[in-house]
Amino acid sequence: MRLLSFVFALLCLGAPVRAESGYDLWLRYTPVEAQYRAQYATTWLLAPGDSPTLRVAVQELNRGLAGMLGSAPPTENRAAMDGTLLVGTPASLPALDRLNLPLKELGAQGYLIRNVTYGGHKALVIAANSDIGVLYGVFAYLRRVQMRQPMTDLVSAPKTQLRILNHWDNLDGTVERGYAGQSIFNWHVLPGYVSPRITDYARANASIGINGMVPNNVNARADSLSPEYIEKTKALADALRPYGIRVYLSVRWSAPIEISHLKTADPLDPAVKAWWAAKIAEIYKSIPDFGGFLVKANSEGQPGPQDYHRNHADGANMIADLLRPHGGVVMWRAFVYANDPKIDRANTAVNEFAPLDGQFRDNVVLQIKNGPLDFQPREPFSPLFATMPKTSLMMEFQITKEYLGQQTHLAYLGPLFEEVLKSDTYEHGPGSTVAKIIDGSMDHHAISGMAGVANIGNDADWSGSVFNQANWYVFGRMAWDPEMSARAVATEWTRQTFTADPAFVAPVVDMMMSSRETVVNYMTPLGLELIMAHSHHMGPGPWDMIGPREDWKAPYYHRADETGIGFDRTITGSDNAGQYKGAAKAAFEDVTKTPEEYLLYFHHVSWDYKTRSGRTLWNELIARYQRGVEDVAGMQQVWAAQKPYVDVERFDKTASFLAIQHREAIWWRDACLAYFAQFSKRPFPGGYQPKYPLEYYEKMPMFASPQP
Ligand code: GCW
Repeated sequence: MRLLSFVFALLCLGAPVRAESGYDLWLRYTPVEAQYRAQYATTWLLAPGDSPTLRVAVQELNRGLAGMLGSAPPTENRAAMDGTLLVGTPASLPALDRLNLPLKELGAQGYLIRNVTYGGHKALVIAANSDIGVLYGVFAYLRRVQMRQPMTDLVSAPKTQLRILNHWDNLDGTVERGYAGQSIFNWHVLPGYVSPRITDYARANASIGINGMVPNNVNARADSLSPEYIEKTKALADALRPYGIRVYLSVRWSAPIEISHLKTADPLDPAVKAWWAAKIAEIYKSIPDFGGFLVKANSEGQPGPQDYHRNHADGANMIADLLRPHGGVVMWRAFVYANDPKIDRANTAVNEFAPLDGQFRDNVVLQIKNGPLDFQPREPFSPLFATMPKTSLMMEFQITKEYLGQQTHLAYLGPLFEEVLKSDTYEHGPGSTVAKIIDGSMDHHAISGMAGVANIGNDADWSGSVFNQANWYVFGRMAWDPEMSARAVATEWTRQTFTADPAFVAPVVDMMMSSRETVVNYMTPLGLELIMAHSHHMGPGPWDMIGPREDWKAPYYHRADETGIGFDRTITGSDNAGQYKGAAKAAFEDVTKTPEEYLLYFHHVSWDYKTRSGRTLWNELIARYQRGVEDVAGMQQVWAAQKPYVDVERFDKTASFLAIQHREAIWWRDACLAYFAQFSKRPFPGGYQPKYPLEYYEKMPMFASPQP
């Protein structure tokens, strides 16, 4: 025992030496330093109950406390004494009854942590109304120990119902828009073998409150609904269930044709309806708590009800009616754009969905991307959020950084999520924030929720880089509470993922907080959109003209010509501003009131347009691109100073990635400015010149960047 304590003391002394692959994410449970230990003194653990969820809650507590305090507290029955930790629900731990706890406030999934007197002694309670609430409470407790924070009283309940990861994982193991290796779902070996990684995935998700997942790509194959795949999915569901995570499936609308050779997939056809009824019954027989379906229909070539002259509500309602008796929901995606060059792509979702408001069943929820276009580094919020009060609406964020530098660039998405959630839609006057719409409180929606397109893969560190893990983390935390601050979450994550030492936390959190703006500056400043390279979206491509559709070409979005640059979405243009409400509409309509970060999104302005800095538009564009590059150099400096606090593995990988980011920020700046200069026909100020001629950038091979 003494030897153990000695080893433990040594571990505490030697700060960041242990090599870390990043596999442990934010659940590292490293030894608590001496100065913080007293506040977590736990003499014994009273946590009876034997449900699978309570069992994993106690396991996690033991694992966490053994790691952080050197030993797990004993659980054999003891007389009351100071430092008792009581964990459970009123059902599992009747002793809670006497403690007068405000359990009503917690709802079905919330928890509380409270300092109480138990049998005349000081004790700490982690309690909830349900087993899953207890598990969330345990993770909150461990989070605080990891952060070295005092164990003050706390009450927390999720503000949204559905907190769901969408995996765009294909059945062959590839991941659409995935930058962290192959899929973690190995369909080949399922159901015979469920990797322990799936349990670690479940732990990580439960630790941040995620309660649902869709394992297959929205560009779905019908195979996922075959009996063989239902058996595989059941094995996954069984492994995730103790952690409170329900499984949903993406479905392909034409599955009845592809699997059972029906002649049609028309939602109003009785044979089609019967097919879905049988399929749904078959799924629930294997997976009684199956969550429901996620549908991408009539979008980017996917089949859907419109193929049969039916609308989205016809399709969604048909399957919703069949799912209802089983308690399932339909998450119907609103990501659609018309194949008509005369219609602004940004207008399409409102055009197609707003007329259907009030027609969807109450177990249908529309899943709306945060912006009207497509997960850009910055877009205004989707006007659809303000347009469908009678329909449940949920958010779809992209955690994987398809358009924000993919694996390597450091971009913490907390500020992006926060900016969208705080945006005022003016749906019912000022204060109608997107957060209040998707948490259901504004319009009393039956279903509330947030989906995040996962950035998870088989890489050792799960997300391709250590800092990408923060985006998974912040998604979960903001799904739980859409009003949480991005900075608070970054601070939590940093303290758990690296160290609670303020000398490290302060500069690293600052760096994270400005990182997304930095990416905006060197990629798409001032409201530019979709000027990424064709199809893979890595690197610049403002010249991209490949493809059969106008709205797949970059010039459609930036509209640079000799008179100026930007997309006129005001009343004189596509009238997209007209889809907004109140002060948002007024601001977007008027170039002098539009926030400058959306300038070129809503307006086509001349190269000499005077921006708020006093510079001309052309010079401001250059200044922003420059600033983006300089700020990456600043991030490199901040990180270099953190070497003493971080293990070699994670330090070096991050440093190398920042060097790649710097090189590619220069590429973005030079390629875009070389391209736009041919329209602006204005000189570069201050002796700046892109290093290479435009043709060099245009011919860049895939996955290469300019030689420095
Ligand atoms: O952003 C685009 C992506 C596609 C994706 C699509 C969607 C799954 O480039 O890869 O397809 O959005 O959200 O459906």
